[in-house]
Amino acid sequence: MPRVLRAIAPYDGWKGGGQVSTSVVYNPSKFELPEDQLKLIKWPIYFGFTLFVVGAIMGLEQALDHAGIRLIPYMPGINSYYQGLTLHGVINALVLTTAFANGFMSLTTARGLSRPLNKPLLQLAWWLLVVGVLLAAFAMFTGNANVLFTFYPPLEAHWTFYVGLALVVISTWVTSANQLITLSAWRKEHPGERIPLLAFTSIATYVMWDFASVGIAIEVVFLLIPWSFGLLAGADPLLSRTLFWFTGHPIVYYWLLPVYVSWYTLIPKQVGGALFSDRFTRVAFVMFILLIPVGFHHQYVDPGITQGFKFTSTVMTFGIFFPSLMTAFAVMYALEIGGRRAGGNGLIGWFFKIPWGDPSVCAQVLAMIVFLLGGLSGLMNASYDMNLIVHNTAFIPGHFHLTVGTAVVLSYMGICYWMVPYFEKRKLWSRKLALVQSVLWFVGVLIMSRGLMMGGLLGMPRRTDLALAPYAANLPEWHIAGILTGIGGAILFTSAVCFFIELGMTIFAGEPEATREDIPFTATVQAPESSGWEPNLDRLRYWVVTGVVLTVLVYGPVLLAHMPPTFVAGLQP
Ligand code: HAS
Ligand code: CU
Repeated sequence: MPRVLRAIAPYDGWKGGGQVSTSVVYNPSKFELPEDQLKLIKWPIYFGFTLFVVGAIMGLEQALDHAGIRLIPYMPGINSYYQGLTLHGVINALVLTTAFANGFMSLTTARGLSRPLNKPLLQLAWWLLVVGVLLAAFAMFTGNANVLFTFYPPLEAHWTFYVGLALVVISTWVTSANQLITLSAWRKEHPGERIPLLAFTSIATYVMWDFASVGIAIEVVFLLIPWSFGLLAGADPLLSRTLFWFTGHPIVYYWLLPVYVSWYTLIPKQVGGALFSDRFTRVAFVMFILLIPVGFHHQYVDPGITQGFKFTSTVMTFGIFFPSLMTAFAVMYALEIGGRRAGGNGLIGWFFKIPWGDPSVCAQVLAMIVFLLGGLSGLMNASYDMNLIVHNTAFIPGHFHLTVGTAVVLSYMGICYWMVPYFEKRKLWSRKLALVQSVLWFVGVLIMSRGLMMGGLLGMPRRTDLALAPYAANLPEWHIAGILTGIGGAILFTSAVCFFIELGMTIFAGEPEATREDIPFTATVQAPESSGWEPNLDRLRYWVVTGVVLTVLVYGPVLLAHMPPTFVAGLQP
């Protein structure tokens, strides 16, 4: 082998065997949650995917609209493009993600600590989610909340929309409280022990979110709800946008981190590999808690925020890029160990030896590959000058269908391919259909995002009913972009249909199994240390306090300079 290749492939031939030491769960031999708790974990996940049927239909409508085909007139109950887009964004980005995370992170916390959760809190989180979603859905379906998923004032929605979303956020806090109460009980019985990694990563995800969600909570409770009840004279658009984006950037990590939990702690086992380092993983999760205040990168063009703070946000956004780069390294290494153990050799031979025939692996590794592109486009968005070109263009949906739309959602689907059989004690209905579904999603999103990004660079706006825009016809260079978007979107929709069939058939017609196979958790090569600096990684409250200090430094001056709020009258779209 040439010298340079030898240098970058030092582990050629190393199978990672022998040294794998510590499991990521407290009791690796056996633990199963009681059936009544498992039900309260699976319902939110099924509920999220049921609503996703509507979200996916609205997605098809959006994508075809870019190609000049309008489905709105054929959709009963949907009166405008904005109503469809609101349903699409709220259901897919806010409801499916929350519902999935509440269920999945409860399961992984319980398995990590190998003890049951608090049942009344599980019930409370479930009912808050259901009531909240029904209220918001009422507002959206009746056309009283055509405000898109960012609900920027002065666009105004019916109070049921804001109250509904508030209840959904409270359900996430209840889920977090449940995790923390369970952790505290575990710690009492195991003083001085390190938190098992599966539980640590799951709890850190929600602790990050508890802190990040404060912005949107203040916006909704103190500004939007009183305004929608007529108690406030108007809304303050800049203050609302600033509070919204304080949460709106880290919310993307609230969507992503449950997937990172799977990529770090489950996928290595599923590919027959191992996670390299426990400490490295914890550092990555802690970084997400520290670097919360970067939301200004969504407001580069907003007036009222000085260049200095926008620049600070740019620098910190490049900082928050690092834990994802770390993840790319760690996960790729876990895949490599698995591929080499399976006989793969050379620089990339291992990649073809990972178990591609396992739909759960196939979906998630394809999601990772797409995320490489999603992450790159994020860096483009974050770069001030480039942002001025792509902001509010179709490039942005191009970016986020690669990230939340695929890295996250295709991974959720991959996780379902072991988790639904686990819940139901049934075999996956059809491996083949699940594999076809994953590949279709991968191909579909690459085509669709290519179209959106190309259009965006040519000035095609986002959030616009392009099929009705008279100027679009005079811009032939947009045509190919719109057609790619439409074709990609139609492939994604076909993939979603395959997923719904797979899910439904597995639940109702999958071959029953006598026992429940445990969830696929990995072991780590470098175990956690119980002395030295490392145990400090588990002291989440220190990291939260440091994050809060940083937040006050970045957001404090901007919010103070803006006071008192300036209220303007609302617009009902
Ligand atoms: Fe973003 C806008 C910057 C990540 C979602 N983003 C959005 C919006 C959404 C969204 C929904 O700075 C639109 C909001 C709206 O409606 O206006 N984003 C970033 C940056 C990152 C990033 C720097 N975004 C995400 C994630 C999302 C998401 C994650 C959802 C889950 N984004 C922006 C900016 C804007 C923005 C600006 C505003 C634009 C504007 O003007 O409006 C980074 O966190 C990305 C880091 C990611 C990586 C990739 C790591 C790769 C991994 C996979 C490894 C692969 C393996 C496979 C192992 C560094 C971990 C191996 C295979 C082989 C090939 C061998
Ligand atoms: Cu962001």
